[in-house]
Amino acid sequence: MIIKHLSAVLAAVALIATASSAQTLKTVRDRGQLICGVSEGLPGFSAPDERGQWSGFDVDFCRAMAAAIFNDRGKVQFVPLSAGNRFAALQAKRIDVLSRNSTWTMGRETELGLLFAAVNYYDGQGFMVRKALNIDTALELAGKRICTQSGTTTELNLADYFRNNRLTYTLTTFTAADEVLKAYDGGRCDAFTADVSQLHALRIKLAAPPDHVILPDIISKEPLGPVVRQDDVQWLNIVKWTHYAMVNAEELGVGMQNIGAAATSQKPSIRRLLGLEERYGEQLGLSRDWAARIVRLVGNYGEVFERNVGTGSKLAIPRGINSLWDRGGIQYAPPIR
Ligand SMILES: N[C@@H](CCC(=O)N[C@@H](CS)C(=O)NCC(=O)O)C(=O)O
Repeated sequence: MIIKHLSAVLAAVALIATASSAQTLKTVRDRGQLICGVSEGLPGFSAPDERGQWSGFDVDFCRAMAAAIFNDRGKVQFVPLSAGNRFAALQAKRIDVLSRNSTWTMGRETELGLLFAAVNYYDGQGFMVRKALNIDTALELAGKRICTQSGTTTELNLADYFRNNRLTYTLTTFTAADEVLKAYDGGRCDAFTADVSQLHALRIKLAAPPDHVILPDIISKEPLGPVVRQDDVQWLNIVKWTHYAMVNAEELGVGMQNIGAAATSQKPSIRRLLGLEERYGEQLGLSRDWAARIVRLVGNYGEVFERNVGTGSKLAIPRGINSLWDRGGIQYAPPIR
């Protein structure tokens, strides 16, 4: 009897806990838009145009969430954040989600009380130098002046790399990416180190991009992805499954062009993705067709990658390890079922 009573109490407590923590979706809906933290301007990832319209890979992730929640990719407010202030903005609830080339590390979860929902871009740290410097590998950077942005994993990996190889270097850090770029372009440093994706993004902002080369060395793992607070499991799931819906859509061959025709597909996995069978969207607190909205309004993972950073874009980054698992890469989504 007591045990029965106790389990009923525990179930009620669990229900209250879930209800009280599942606030973010309600806040976002009541506000009428998602507030998304992005970079201060990284072409291909998150950058505003002259009319203040944001675009990029990280921006499209926010738009995908807005599509899932509001059936409207435009219902997002973008908050530009530097490397140093991004996590505090999330902790202070100034943003609902951080989608800003941020590396998943243990400390950012255990010390900062945050959670990475997924890895939407597998990256690694590299170096950019002037071709005129005439070096082929990072080991030749011994004794050189290296510039980077503070508040990043980049700064820490650099120290590890030089310590491992018993080499010396001169470090100059800046709080804003544009300052690092200016210092490098102006010749105040011999090398610029950042995640390779960001080197590609920033190279196009230099005075003479063809004069610079990205060295082949990758000195770290930088699994980049969207970040949330630890207080709302429903919200974590919405962010996580937004990414996985896009990856599953690519794997199933469902994209912006054929999403209409896909509605008549008899393939069970496509029918579940589009919400024609089962009600996983509603279980997330969204609509049954949440994933169909994402693909129709923003695209699948491959479309978003190609449009913003892929070989046909200005950045021209090969898919590489961000190809799907069944096409030689490591992008892999748990199934929707
Ligand atoms: N992925 C690394 C580095 C992220 C980072 O902030 N990189 C710089 C590279 S220049 C950047 O994107 N800056 C853009 C900005 O501050 O707006 C991290 O999470 O610490």
